[in-house]
Amino acid sequence: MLLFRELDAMPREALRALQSQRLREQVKRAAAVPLYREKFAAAGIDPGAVRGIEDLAHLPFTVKDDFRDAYPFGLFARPLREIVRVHASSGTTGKPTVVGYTRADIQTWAQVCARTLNCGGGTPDDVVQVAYGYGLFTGGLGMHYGGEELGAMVVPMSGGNSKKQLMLLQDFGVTLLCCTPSYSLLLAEVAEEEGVDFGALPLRVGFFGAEPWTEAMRQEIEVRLGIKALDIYGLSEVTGPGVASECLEQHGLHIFEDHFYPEIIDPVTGAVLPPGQEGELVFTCLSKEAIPLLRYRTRDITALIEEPCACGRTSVRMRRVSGRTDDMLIIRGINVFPSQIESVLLKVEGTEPHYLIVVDKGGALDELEIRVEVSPEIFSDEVKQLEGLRRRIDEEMRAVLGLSARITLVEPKSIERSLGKAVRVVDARSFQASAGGGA
Ligand code: DLL
Repeated sequence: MLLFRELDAMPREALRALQSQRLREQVKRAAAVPLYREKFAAAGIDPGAVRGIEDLAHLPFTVKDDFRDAYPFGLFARPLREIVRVHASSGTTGKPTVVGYTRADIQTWAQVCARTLNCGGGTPDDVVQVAYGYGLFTGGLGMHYGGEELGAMVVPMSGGNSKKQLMLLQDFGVTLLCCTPSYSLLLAEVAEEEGVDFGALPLRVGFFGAEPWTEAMRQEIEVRLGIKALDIYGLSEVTGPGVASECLEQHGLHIFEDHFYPEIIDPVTGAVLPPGQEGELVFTCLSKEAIPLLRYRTRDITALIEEPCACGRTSVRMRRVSGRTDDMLIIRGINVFPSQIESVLLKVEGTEPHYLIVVDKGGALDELEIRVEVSPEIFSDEVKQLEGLRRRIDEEMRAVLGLSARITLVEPKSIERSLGKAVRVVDARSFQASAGGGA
């Protein structure tokens, strides 16, 4: 455990020297990949001349399309015989994004996932239930290896089968839970139906990520599950979970910077922005052997926090992801982020944290419909009450979004529950469903 604390509490200068040394090695590794050779040549970069982090801003970006163009293994810097694992994330269209790991990459990944659990106070004494999906998705196996690396006892449940999840949570004395925030709410719902009292369980902390969620959603989860709900972040291209994690201070996500170097850029100009300013998050993998990813544009929107954290970790933190550069809906010319809608809904008493945003063309104009579940008490109330609730949501939405939406109140439990990443947006204008989280 001491080792994790030492890595996460490294003095900033020592960390910077380590990052520079790793970057120099990484750029040389990248030169083994045809795509990077081409990018270096086009930008006039000599891979041997890169001195360290101070030169990073001159290096070329990598984007999601580079993975698509290189499908399936074209970004690998190592021969297939050295690759021991692949994962893939499904896009909304076309082929999945494929990522590979050498044995050393798997080891590093296990360590950063163990550090994630340790951020929430996890130790070998803990029992970790992994309810992220196992398979090509990185969530399940990532947190599984992290739990083992920590020395905790891992319960590899995968997603779904909620009654069994609850049974094991009780019978195995599970203390740490890993799943998507939306799935944790489904577990709360099933627990209520089954008469399982979360308050009576030893469960302490939840490690929730893989999809966007808001502070309001966190409060809801913490109350309903009686635990601390931590935000954890990662993406397959960079490694999977284990890129950044909140600590128990719940004030930004510590980035495991000795492996993943973060930058925030202006998504339009590509210019690097100073700490505190919101923009697109970019990661350079400093140690990954199989895919030496340079300046990967995540499309996730956040800002970096440089001030020291009360927990003693010295790493830079990122604010909760507020949206993606590609999940912004433009409705009648107005920019709308799904996270704004979630924040409003969860503030209004009588609504449940289950909703669906539907955008369609109503004649010449775009129409925004927000379907939201109401609580069982309100639903069985008089029509007058329902109408009052609808009007309250309508007014709040108009104030926050600056446009009017059709608010449709729907029956409790009528919006489809997800076992992994929740689908929150259906944009019928383009006949595409999007999870708003790169699922
Ligand atoms: O979702 C990896 C992961 C698994 C992270 C389990 C955390 C826990 P992908 O399937 O490649 O990988 O999706 C990555 O999901 O670019 C974000 O848009 C979104 N995302 C992940 N974590 C968060 C989070 C995994 N905490 C994409 N908040 C990313 C908001 C998140 N969005």
